[in-house]
Formats: sequence, structure tokens, C-alpha cells
Amino acid sequence: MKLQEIELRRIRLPLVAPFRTSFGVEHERDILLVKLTTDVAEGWGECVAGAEPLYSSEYADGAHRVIRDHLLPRLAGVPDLSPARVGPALATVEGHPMAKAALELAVLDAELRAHGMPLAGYLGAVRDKVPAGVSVGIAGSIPELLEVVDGYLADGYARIKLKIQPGWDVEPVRAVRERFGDVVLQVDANAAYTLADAPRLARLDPFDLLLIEQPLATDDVRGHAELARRVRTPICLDESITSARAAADAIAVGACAIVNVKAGRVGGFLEARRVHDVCAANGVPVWCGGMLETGVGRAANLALAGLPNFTLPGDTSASDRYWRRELITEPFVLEPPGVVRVPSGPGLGVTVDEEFLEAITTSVERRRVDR
Ligand code: OSB
Ligand code: MG
Repeated sequence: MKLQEIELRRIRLPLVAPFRTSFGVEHERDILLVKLTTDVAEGWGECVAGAEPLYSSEYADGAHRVIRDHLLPRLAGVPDLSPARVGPALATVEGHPMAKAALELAVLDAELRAHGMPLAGYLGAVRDKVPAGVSVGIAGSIPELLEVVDGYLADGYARIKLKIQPGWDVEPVRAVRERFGDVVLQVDANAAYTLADAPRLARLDPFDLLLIEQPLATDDVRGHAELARRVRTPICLDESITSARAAADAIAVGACAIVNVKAGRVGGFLEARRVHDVCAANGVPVWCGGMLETGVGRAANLALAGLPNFTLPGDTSASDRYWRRELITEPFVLEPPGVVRVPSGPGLGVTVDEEFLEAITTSVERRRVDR
């Protein structure tokens, strides 16, 4: 495959409702989309970096520039481009996994569209529908939270994940348990605690949570291992798992019993599959995380979530959980019993509505690749 052109497009999309986490609140998304033109097909990728470097050090403007100025020249130099050659070609650039993942996804999409093969099948998916959970932001009050959770349960979600932070943890969890009984429930702290909070986190034990996600700092793997000895709720890592090697290390020291897999966080879908494989080999279940993606990134997440060791419901929610009108691609919908379909068409298996994209575009930049 020969790369001919790259388009870097920024779009702005308002969220259906503000999404509050321990690191901030988002009202809208500023998203970088990558479109590659090759001699065989076009391919789309979505960069999951936020507008600000809060979840991790990456952010949309930075990813945009690193792709244009540092990654693209390296990709353009690859003879006979293929998905497997993207990672090695970009490896001399330190970090920037979300930028790399967006490029790799666009290459995957182009290659697989050209071959008429779905991404799910290429990655090794074994399911055509995956159980979907929903990530619930920090609310203004307990009654507000209960109303939001009630709505998601009425929609039919298979599990609820509550964002927590110091001061918003035991009480909201207790309230949701008391009101909604034995709903499948987990929490995500986005690194908001320290090991000194272990007694507080142990107070979540009686509520039978499926897991607690990333309670401590990204680089505090040993702290998570120590915390795992002090609380009964299984520890799941998100931010700390930056590669398959990081997953192997975290598992080896007892820092996690479950892993959240996000392709953007680990540099691409091929590395995400390696994370899945390392976890499977160690008997550690995984689930597919999300980064409030549009249909492009969501299609890819669903393909990944079809792999055999994705045995827990993912943050693979329906389009209407994020957007009032998801018009970038066809919508993803929640079906009974709380599942979302894995796309089955070639590549990502979705069609990008370029006319609608134009309407929400804030900037677009194209580079020809001559070789
Ligand atoms: O920690 O999983 C997270 C969104 C943005 C950044 C980090 C996270 C999240 C979510 C939402 O929890 C997941 C989704 O529904 O896409
Ligand atoms: Mg998380």
C-alpha cells in the first residue's frame, strides 16, 4: 500500500451532558480525525486525546502537531506500508501513543477496506455483539446521580461505572446500591487517591463492586500492589497500563486483577491486542475502555471488545450516551440484553458522513505524500 495524502481535521461536538471526572469537566469534544488516502483505499482514524492534557500528557493540539511534523514524515518513508509496519516506523518518536494510535487505525482501515475484511475479524474477535456498560460522571448531588443512573438502567446498560474522587465515593456508591440493588457496579478514580486513602477505599468493600479502576497515580504501580493487599475490591488499572510490557509488570507484582484496555493509551490496536494476550495468558480478564469517541473510534473499540478475553462489559456505550445526533457515522445502539453490535463491514465497518463533518469542522489541513 502506498500512502498518498493525509488529512488532519479538527471537529467540535457538544456532549449530550457535561462529563465530570476527578480531573475536570468536559462540555464538548475537540477531536482530531485522520483520513489517509492510499493507492488502494481511504482509511479513517480518530485521536482520543482531549483538548487539555488532563487524563494523560497528550492533548489534541499536541497530537495534531506531532503527527504532522514528526510521525507523518516517518510513515511516508515506509516502503509498502502495512498496519504492522506503522508501530516500528514510529518507534523512534518517544511517547505520543494516542497520536500513533490514530495513524495506525487509519492505516488499518485503509488496508482492511482494500481487502474487504472487517477490523474485528483481523484482530481476532469471536463475538458479534458485546455487553455495554456506561461511565457516569461525578454529579452535583446524590439525587441527581440517582436520576442519571436510573435513566441508564432504563436504557438497558449491562453495568454502571461511577466516577469517584475524595469526597464523592462511599456515599454515592451506597446510594446507588441501596436504590438499585444488585446492579453490576464499578468505580473509576482516575488516579485521585494516594495509598494513605486505603482505609477510605476499604469502606467500599461491603458494596460488592466488580472493581475499582485506577485509584492511585499512573506511575504508582507498587502502591496499587500494596492497596490490593488492603482492600477486597479487585483493582483494575487504566492509566498505568501504557503497553503490553507494563501490563505484564503490573500483573507480576500484583498491582491489578483486571485491566482496562484502551488502544489510544497503548499506542494502537495492535499493541492493545498484545495487552489482551498478555492478560489472557495470566488469567487476568480485560474490558474495553472508552475516551468519549465518535463513531470512528467507537467502531474500532467494538471490534477490539470482541476478542475472547474481553469478558467484562466495556465503556462501549451507544452513540446517544455521548451525542444528541451522532451523524459522523451511522449510530451505535444498545440492544437487549445490554449489548452493542460489533461492526461487520470492511475496515472500521462504518461510513463517515463527510458532508456533516464539514459542518462541525474547525480546521482542516492536507499534506500530499510524494515518494
Ligand atoms: O478513565 O475511563 C476513563 C473518558 C475520558 C477519559 C478517561 C475516561 C473516560 C471514561 C468514559 O470513563 C468512557 C466512555 O464512555 O467513552
Ligand atoms: Mg478510567
